[in-house]
Amino acid sequence: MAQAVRTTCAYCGVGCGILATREGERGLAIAGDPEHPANAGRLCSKGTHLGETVGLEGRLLLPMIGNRQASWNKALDLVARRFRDAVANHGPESVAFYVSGQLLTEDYYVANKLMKGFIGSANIDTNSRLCMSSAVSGHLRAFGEDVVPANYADLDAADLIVLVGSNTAWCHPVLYQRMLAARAARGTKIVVIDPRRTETCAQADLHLALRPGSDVALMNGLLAHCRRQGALDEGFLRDRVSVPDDFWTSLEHDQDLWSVARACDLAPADLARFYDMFVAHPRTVTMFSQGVNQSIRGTDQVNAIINVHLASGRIGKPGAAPFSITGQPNAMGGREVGGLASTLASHMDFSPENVARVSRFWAAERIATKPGLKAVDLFRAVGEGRIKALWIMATNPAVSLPDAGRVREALAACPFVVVSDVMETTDTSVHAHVRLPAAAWGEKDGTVTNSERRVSRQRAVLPLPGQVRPDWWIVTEVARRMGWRQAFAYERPADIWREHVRLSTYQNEGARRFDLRAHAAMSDAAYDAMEPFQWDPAPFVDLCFSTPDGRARIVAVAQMELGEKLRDWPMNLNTGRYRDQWHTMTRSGISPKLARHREEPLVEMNPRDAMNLELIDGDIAEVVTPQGASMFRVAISDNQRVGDLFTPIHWTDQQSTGGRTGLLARALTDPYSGQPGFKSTPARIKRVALEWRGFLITQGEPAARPRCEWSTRIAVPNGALWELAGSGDFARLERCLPKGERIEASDDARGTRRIAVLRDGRLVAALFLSKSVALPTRDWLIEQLGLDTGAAVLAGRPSGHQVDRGAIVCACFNIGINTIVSAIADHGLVDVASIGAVLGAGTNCGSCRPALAGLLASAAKEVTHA
Ligand SMILES: Nc1nc2c(c(=O)[nH]1)N[C@H]1C(S)=C(S)[C@@H](COP(=O)(O)OP(=O)(O)OC[C@H]3O[C@@H](n4cnc5c(=O)[nH]c(N)nc54)[C@H](O)[C@@H]3O)O[C@H]1N2
Ligand SMILES: Nc1nc2c(c(=O)[nH]1)N[C@H]1C(S)=C(S)[C@@H](COP(=O)(O)OP(=O)(O)OC[C@H]3O[C@@H](n4cnc5c(=O)[nH]c(N)nc54)[C@H](O)[C@@H]3O)O[C@H]1N2
Ligand code: SF4
Ligand SMILES: [Mo]
Repeated sequence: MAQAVRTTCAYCGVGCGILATREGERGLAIAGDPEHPANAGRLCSKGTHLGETVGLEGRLLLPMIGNRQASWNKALDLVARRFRDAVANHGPESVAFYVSGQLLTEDYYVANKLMKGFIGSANIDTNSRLCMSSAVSGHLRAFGEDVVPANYADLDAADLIVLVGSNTAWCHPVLYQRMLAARAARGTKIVVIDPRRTETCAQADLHLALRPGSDVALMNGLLAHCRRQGALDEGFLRDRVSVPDDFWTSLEHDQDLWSVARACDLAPADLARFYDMFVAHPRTVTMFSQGVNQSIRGTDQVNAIINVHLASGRIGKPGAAPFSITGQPNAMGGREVGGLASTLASHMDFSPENVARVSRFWAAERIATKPGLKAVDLFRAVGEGRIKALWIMATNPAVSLPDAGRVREALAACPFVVVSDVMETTDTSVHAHVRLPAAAWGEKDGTVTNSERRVSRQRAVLPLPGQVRPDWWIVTEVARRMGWRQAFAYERPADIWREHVRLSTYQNEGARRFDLRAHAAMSDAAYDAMEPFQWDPAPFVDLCFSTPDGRARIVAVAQMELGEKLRDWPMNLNTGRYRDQWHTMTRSGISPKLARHREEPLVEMNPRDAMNLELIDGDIAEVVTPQGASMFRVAISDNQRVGDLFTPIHWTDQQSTGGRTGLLARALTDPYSGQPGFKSTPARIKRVALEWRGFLITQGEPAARPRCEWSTRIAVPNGALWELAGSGDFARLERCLPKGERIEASDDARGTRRIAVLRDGRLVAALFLSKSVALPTRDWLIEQLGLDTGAAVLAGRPSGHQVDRGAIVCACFNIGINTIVSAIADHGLVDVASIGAVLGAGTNCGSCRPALAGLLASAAKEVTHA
């Protein structure tokens, strides 16, 4: 058997170590790396199923100019020439790169060096602008440097973990499991602050479903409470923190429990419980994520959290820290190289000394001297025709930027768009003049930095397919063709790494904490063998901050006005993630196992709103905002506050006619960070009346893409499942069926039609449509694909009794909600472990354990009510 290669997960910022073993041509067996400090062998559902996503289906394997294949030489020459021409004719500000926290540090470093150092513009921004730029701004204001002052080990040592705007159980599952382990071992308290009741709340001690956008009021109220209770660290405040004049007097205004509870729309007793818990447990970690960052007051929200930690001395000690958790695998690496338009390189900004220093180091003659355009402004500039050449790498802005309809128009109008991606077709790459095939996870080599500043190697396990090349190579080749051969003489990622290390140490006499001195003389062999390491294992334990006077800074922040609801837009649209999908689904969407957790894009809403709007569960509804409109399937649940809608960010033109959350979000941004307020957009929702429902299951892809009002696709083993709904005649959908022997059953009175297509007696496709009666569950039919089924398949279910297992909860063992609920009732199960013993659910990756806990809790509630 092949040797396991130690690498790092492709997905989130937890940065789990993985052992990947090659199986056959393109297969990978995946296991958690027990020696990696980030996960000690654990993986979540996404990491566990990485092996299902490394096939070649949908991959871009050759450079393309328009719709024609081209040689690398031609494609690279063209890119270099168009960028050079644009700079020559319109100046360096007329070109831009839009990059990603999913690039490796080495890729990122060369892209940043090319744009800022040599093209001479800082118009390189990253999708991290949409992700944690408010945390960066908050850190800069409070600490003088963008340093995350926490380690995962703090979660083990804390007595209280406060999760603000973080659905940790779904988005950072391995850390969530770590918190639950700490809780089991030592009774750590967990508090969740989120307007939605997420699965993260299932095992929390307290959930505060605050009014969206009221986090500053909640945190300022907490700070005032700590002061009243004598819970401030007066010595630390006096010696190590700068506090603005009048801070305390202005803070006390309106900060009694009742006023704060009213501002946050919380029960005063719940708020008091949280405040008392906070005072009682000095070892507190406050972990925050997009519910805090993705707000038009994101930076203030970050500082409101940090203020509380500074004032109570909960920083620089084990188990006590404000902890901004990062989303993407290399969000942190991007911050280190300076991938944001607002930073220069290596934790240096655009001060004249830093510009001179970096320019010397790079021997760059026309280095950028001021910040460039931030993502939202950058695409606005594209739309206004100010950007003549744009290069997008490893991100899908036509889906993920706010007001994505405008972004699509801007891309369509831009004179020259280059897209480097691993996939052939994305909503963004359809606008590209040149598409460059990038090496994917499993094929590329380099480093990533996780949320606790731990640098790990991603290592290649698979050979480069077709003509794909790593991103660093592509950028380097373009830079050389633009005339900077000397400055881009890299032959391998290790060459770039060494230069990155040298820049971090260059004239750095302790001014920047980001300093990789200890890793300076790394040979190629040492780079290959690099063990995960933290570049600063204990930031701020010396209580010395990166400000000129070494003091941290409390920043006065006030709760923004939360205006009255607008008449035409009475709802608030909140957006975010599902447990088993990654962003725009280009990779996680390939895995049939991951697809079943949520098969369609849902709009979740409170039963009271649904009643008022005459919507029922399973309806199709259109969510409308001033920016755009898109359809979703309605899911009614009291996990949502009245007046709030929640939609997922994952669905694109590639899978679906609906679910286009990016078209809906507004492009308002935080004034300091430029991060968009994705978590809140005024909206309304209305029912879409459709006459029929159906589904199509095919081996491979259908003969034609199903065209009807609602059609959404997910991957199934060796094929696809399309959920369909529409009005009028559904005969046109038969065009989607492949050739073969057809057997059919129709019932005109009931408006049903069922068609199976067989080849050599084996099922290759099934189309079921109905105007009235319920459709059979899809699972059995999916399992029949490729089998010798005969006409009985038209029944849509096995003879004998049929069990509908319901939506998949456990992705590893394909166990549905109905199966679990009956097992809880039939066997009288009371804990997650006994569900595992009976069904196996939750015993592999553990990502579904919060969901199992939730099902147990609702079963227990039903028993007491009965
Ligand atoms: N499964 C999965 N995991 C992922 C990703 C993925 O695509 N899929 N992406 C990764 C990336 S890049 C990121 S950035 C992270 C994001 O990780 P998270 O930030 O945990 O995820 P989100 O679902 O975007 O949003 C978090 C929560 O913020 C809440 N929220 C909304 N408004 C407010 C508010 O006003 N106040 C408060 N306190 N909370 C609010 C939302 O209800 C939501 O539950 O996940 C990473 N992990
Ligand atoms: N409404 C709303 N919008 C949001 C958010 C939200 O919560 N709400 N969250 C925002 C956040 S936090 C984030 S991080 C963004 C994420 O949004 P995006 O970055 O747009 O999403 P991805 O699907 O991760 O896009 C990555 C692209 O890179 C490609 N790719 C993968 N690996 C490689 C590689 O090695 N090289 C190259 N060249 N390409 C590669 C993938 O195929 C894919 O097309 O979305 C943001 N948008
Ligand atoms: S928590 Fe899951 S997605 Fe995140 S790095 Fe670990 S295995 Fe990958
Ligand atoms: Mo993100």
